Amino acid sequence: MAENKYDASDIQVLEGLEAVRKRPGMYIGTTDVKGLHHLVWEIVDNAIDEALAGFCKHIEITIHKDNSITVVDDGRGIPVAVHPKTGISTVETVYTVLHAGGKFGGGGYKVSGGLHGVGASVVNALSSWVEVTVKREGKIYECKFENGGKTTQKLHEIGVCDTDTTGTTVTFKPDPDIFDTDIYDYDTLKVRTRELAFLNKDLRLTLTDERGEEQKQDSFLYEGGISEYVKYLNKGKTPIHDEIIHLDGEEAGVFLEVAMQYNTGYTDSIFSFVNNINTHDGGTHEEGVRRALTRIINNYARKNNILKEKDEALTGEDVKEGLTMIVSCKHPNPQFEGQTKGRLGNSEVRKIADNVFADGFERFLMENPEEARVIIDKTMTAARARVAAKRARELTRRKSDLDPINFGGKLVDCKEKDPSVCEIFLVEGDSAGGSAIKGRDSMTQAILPLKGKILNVEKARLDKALSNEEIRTIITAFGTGIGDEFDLSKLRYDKIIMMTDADVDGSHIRVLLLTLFYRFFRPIVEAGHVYAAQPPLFCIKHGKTIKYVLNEEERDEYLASLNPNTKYDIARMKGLGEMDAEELNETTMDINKRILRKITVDDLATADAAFAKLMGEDVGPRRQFIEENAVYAENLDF
Ligand code: 1YM
Repeated sequence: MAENKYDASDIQVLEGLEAVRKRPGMYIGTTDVKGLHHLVWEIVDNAIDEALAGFCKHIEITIHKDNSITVVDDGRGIPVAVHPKTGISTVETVYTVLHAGGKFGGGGYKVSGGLHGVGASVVNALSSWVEVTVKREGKIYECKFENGGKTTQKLHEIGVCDTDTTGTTVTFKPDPDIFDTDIYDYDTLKVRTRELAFLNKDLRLTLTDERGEEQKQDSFLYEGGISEYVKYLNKGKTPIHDEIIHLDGEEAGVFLEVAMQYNTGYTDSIFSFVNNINTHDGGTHEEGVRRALTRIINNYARKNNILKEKDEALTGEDVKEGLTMIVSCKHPNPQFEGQTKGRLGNSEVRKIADNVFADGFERFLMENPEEARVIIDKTMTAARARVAAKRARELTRRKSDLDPINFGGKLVDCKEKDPSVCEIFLVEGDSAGGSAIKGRDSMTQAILPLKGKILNVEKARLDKALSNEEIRTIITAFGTGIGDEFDLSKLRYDKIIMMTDADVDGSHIRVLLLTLFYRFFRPIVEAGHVYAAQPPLFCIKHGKTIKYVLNEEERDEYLASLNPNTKYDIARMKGLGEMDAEELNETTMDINKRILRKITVDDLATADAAFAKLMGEDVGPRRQFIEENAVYAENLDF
């Protein structure tokens, strides 16, 4: 039987863990589903560290039916010997002493770690129970904790195994007294699991969900690491050179790895990471790489006389057009800055990243003159377009200054000026636009009828997009500006509502609009301002009652709910254009009756890939995207 005696040092340990329970937010940010997921990543991080040290090849994460989590790795196993400082086993030390983690291991290049990097003891403090099993040197050991980290079974031997079988298994159940939810989101965990596989090449990560009737499982292993990440992000886009440029290097203990590929598109997808953590707001590693990219391209273009003496230098904007890039930095002591800690602050990294990138990229250009030429040409065209776009943008600005309310007679604005109560309907077709204008609440509802199809901005560069009148009107109507001038606080409407028919054409227009939002107005989508109106498909009349329903399913449900003797009349609704003002108001616009679907973009990287895929000629995938990204929300106005 394991020994269970408390002494003074145990009490100190418990006080440490108690502090975590008192203020979980300090350690894991939040106690919602994000915090719940955070626990998983804290344990996985320890396994990733073991992989980075070169000892672990496979990490398995399992969500069990009782909402406990198991993480298994095949690394060396957490050391079992008595720790000289604590007098208890190292395993127990790691799980009970706050801020233990790698400090107890000695040596070792610890680089992974969550936002707060506080490790296993925090997970233990916030769990109802934890079990740790270690296989090491032919023996199997186990220890158990309950009730926020109280040791119930000290580390003891429970069996034997092959000497070459090693690893750590941790199972924990988050404490329901701490967390608001115990429901993990499989897709969120999956996105991060895949990302970790991209960022740690040759490491297999397997995610299993045992909760449903049927077990779900996804397993990821990428031999090419971040090169395969670039390939994944460029799916559906057309690369302008075959080979993905991949370079890495180390300086002063800082390791930098970059993969990149240009495509025929006009927007960039640059994602950077430090110790596997996404640095949303960039930082010194990204700055160093961008600076070197601009310099090396300019040098190469000048040296080869592609960029003539009289020509202006290419800018950072020019060289990132159509660029998909992953920057991954491993740093022994990263300083994360900013409100969301999404920016690397270490100033020495700028120069290191610059050097490493410049070396590798310059070599690539030298050794691949054909690719170099294609890339330089692309950036030169971007520079020309930048100049043209500047002119076009000035045009948009001037026009709005002159005529701020009624843009070329198209936008029918609302009277109210407080954006928090205003809405704009982007309406498919002039005829539906006409009914919408008559049927609207003119205080708060603005109408912008759209003629025909919106220009596909995925396929057009900024200057061309800006020369399109429809798009210019939308930009001016929103009031936020675009590009460098974008300012969300200037948005003139709280809701932007796409009102299109429930048919394939309507769905096509919605995707084109979404693409426009995604490319030019991403923060508007992120802030939850974009909606799709849902015009009904059927109208059921019985007696004096008129009921509109959205689809066949709702129709059948409603009919089944009627008294079997009701003599009823059912009509398939006409397109938006055929509804009169009253019908349109009644079914689609009245804030008390309508149903809106909110458009969300949860995972930018995945959405970006999806957007590119959508731009093919197939309508099928486009529709599917709309369905997947439009979270059904009933009567959002209540
Ligand atoms: C499922 C979670 O924690 N794996 C894991 C953790 C450690 C080691 C191996 C390890 C590290 C070192 C030496 C070292 C940890 N050890 C410690 C400490 N998986 C999981 N696998 N030997 C084994 O860093 O030198 C902390 S984590 F502190 F004990 F060394």
